[in-house]
Amino acid sequence: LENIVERLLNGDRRALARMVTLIENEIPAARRYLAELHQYAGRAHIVGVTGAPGAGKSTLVTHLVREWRRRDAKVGVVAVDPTSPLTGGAILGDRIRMMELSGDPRVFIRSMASRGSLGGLAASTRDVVRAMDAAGYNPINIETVGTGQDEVEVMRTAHTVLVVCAPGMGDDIQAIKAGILEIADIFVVSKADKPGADQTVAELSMLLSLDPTRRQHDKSRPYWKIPVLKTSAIKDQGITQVVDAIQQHYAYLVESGMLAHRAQRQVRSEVEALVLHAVVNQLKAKTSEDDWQKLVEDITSRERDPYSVANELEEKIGLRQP
Ligand SMILES: Nc1nc2c(ncn2[C@@H]2O[C@H](COP(=O)(O)OP(=O)(O)OP(=O)(O)O)[C@@H](O)[C@H]2O)c(=O)[nH]1
Ligand SMILES: [Mg+2]
Repeated sequence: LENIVERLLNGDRRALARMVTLIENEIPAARRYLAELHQYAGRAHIVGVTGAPGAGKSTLVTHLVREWRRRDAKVGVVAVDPTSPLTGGAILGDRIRMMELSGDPRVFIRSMASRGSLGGLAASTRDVVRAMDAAGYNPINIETVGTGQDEVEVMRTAHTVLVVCAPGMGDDIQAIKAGILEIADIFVVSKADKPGADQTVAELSMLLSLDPTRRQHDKSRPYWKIPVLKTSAIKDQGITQVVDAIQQHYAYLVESGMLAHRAQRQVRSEVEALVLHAVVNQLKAKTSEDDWQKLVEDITSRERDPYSVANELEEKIGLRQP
């Protein structure tokens, strides 16, 4: 770990890989290194790619990376693996497909597992992105399957969120209605070489036009109209348009002041989460499993109430005067 920060800043890929492992395994020293790296981060455009399992996210990311390389960028990719047996096989497939990119010294790819992350998936993803950012990768792509609270949280750490929908997946649209819609900045209808792509584009456009908050806007101020774009990986179509849209969205974020606004919001929630994490750890350290069980039983049997128990625990960790 000698000079890991310095080596990482000088573009040493092994130092970066090591740092990611430290973050994933929650090695306490990681926090100290990340603190040093913070001042060098903040330059990267963070692009989230989400969508249902099998929608074509990894294939799209692979093509986007190629296009960015043509534009001479140094690109980072974080694939967040949901540790589900359902997608286990697909992840292996991704790795093989993305492998062709990983031979390129200006592409850095890492998979992250969601298991065992005390600070939460979003926190460790943010830390990995911070390390890549400090190492000069820009843009940085994050891929997740768009289901579950954790993953929506991960997407909130991105500046620009792409939602990928394959044609003929009516369920996708349902999922989008349920939650992803509000975080989408760009829709991508993948597999446009398959039948039904135009219908999916029409359905999504319809959905967007129905959302009143997106129709009313002050024309004198910068405004982002969510595009619905079609891509085909097989025919290598639509990729440059997606990269253009991503860059236009970034320009919009800068012009409108949204980038600064989001960054501030992020910082607040990050610091709050760090403090909360520390408090929860203290609580765990000072309360044995047996103690917990006893407290839980006392509360469920109505012998005690949750408020007085909380007061007592707060005293125990010094948050409250006896
Ligand atoms: N016909 C066609 N097939 C595609 C296209 N893009 C991806 N696929 C296929 O769709 C399947 C899923 O693609 P992935 O890129 O792995 O999808 P994903 O969304 O990353 O999947 P998970 O990570 O498992 O959720 C693969 O068999 C791809 O070959 C495309 O543009 N056209
Ligand atoms: Mg994938």
